[in-house]
Amino acid sequence: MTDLSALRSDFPILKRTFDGRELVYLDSAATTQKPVQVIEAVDAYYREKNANVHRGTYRLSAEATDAFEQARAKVASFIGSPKSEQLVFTRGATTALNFVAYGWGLHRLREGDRILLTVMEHHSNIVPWQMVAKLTGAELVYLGLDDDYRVDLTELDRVFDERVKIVAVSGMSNVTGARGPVAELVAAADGTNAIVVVDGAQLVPHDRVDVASMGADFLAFSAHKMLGPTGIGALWGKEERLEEMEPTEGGGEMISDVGLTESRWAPVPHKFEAGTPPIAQAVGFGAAVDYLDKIGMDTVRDHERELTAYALERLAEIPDLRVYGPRDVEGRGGAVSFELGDIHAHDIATILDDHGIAVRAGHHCAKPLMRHLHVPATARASFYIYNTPAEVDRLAEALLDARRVFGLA
Ligand code: 7TS
Repeated sequence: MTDLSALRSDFPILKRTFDGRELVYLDSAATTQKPVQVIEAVDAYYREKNANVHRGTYRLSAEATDAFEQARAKVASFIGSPKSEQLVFTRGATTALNFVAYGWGLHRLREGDRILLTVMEHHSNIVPWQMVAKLTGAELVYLGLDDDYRVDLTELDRVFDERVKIVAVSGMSNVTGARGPVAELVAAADGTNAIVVVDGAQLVPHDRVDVASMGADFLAFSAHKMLGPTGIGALWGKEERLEEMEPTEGGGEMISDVGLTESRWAPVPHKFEAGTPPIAQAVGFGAAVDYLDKIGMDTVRDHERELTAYALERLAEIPDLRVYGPRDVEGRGGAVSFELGDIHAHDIATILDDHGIAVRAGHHCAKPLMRHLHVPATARASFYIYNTPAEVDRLAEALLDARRVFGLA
């Protein structure tokens, strides 16, 4: 198995114990832990470079601006963006998707137009579209799932017609781990008037992404799910789409001129970055992609594929346990949702916590998916570079304990 255990020492929090047991952190789909390299980059920025960006004429402000723009260049290059200006810093994936919905969708959708989604989307790739559909009279249509929890494309021909103006799809589900059919939907949209928006919140941290070959119009993701700080994420867009898109927040930094009744916008990406941006967070985001680049995203992916395969194997040994997600680790990420007998997911998470194991329980901000699967909630273990097979073993042992506690064994 790809051994990344040496890098665990970069993550101070992994040394924490609960009731004498070493923390097993299996909630990286919610947010990842941070290596010292990221923590120190943020710390050093505040100690040595802190000033507002794009404003001051003094050298310290120029240094802060350089650090901020260098971070943009690093993140842009991490996803293969031809230009760093195509990378807009946002508060996270949620804000990025709202920018597209309100900045692009609201101005272009008309009554009768369609927004095509899949039932496995996170709320942040559903709710903004619902809000904009309500304002424009557009209609939402959904692709369902097949028996292996993958998006079912057999209905695509029926739902994809000239009314579809926006296709919004997750690159990877935060619940089932299934990859979204990005390539297939980009191909379907090719030559039509539809744009493709990819929610990359789970995809970008876990696999190599190259926007140039992906072919989508927009890609949204969050730093905190890929070793970076909270409060920052990114929206990448094709140049012409970003030019077409209107800013949804007005204020300082995003203008080239302001009159009493009208203003003109600054060039892309600044027209979308109103107000003082999250500067230290951007620096931390840059350090996070440096860290991932050093490991190599192919290694990140290999490690996760192997660990997920091992987890699926160990979980299959546990009686009464049902996994909600693809069986084949090709085409799936490291989020593993499951139910154990009729034990409520929150009770499972509580027992796992007694063992020092952190997993998430609930609807995972994907209520339409939960209804589609006919489950009220699942427990979810999700893996990242610092997790080990020994931690999967501890999860399996704790789940056997849960069976005993609830009288299943
Ligand atoms: N899209 C997907 C697929 C996600 O998993 C999440 C967050 C988001 C969008 C929103 O990202 P944010 O950084 O803007 O909040 N997912 C989860 C999760 O699975 N548990 O907590 C947050």
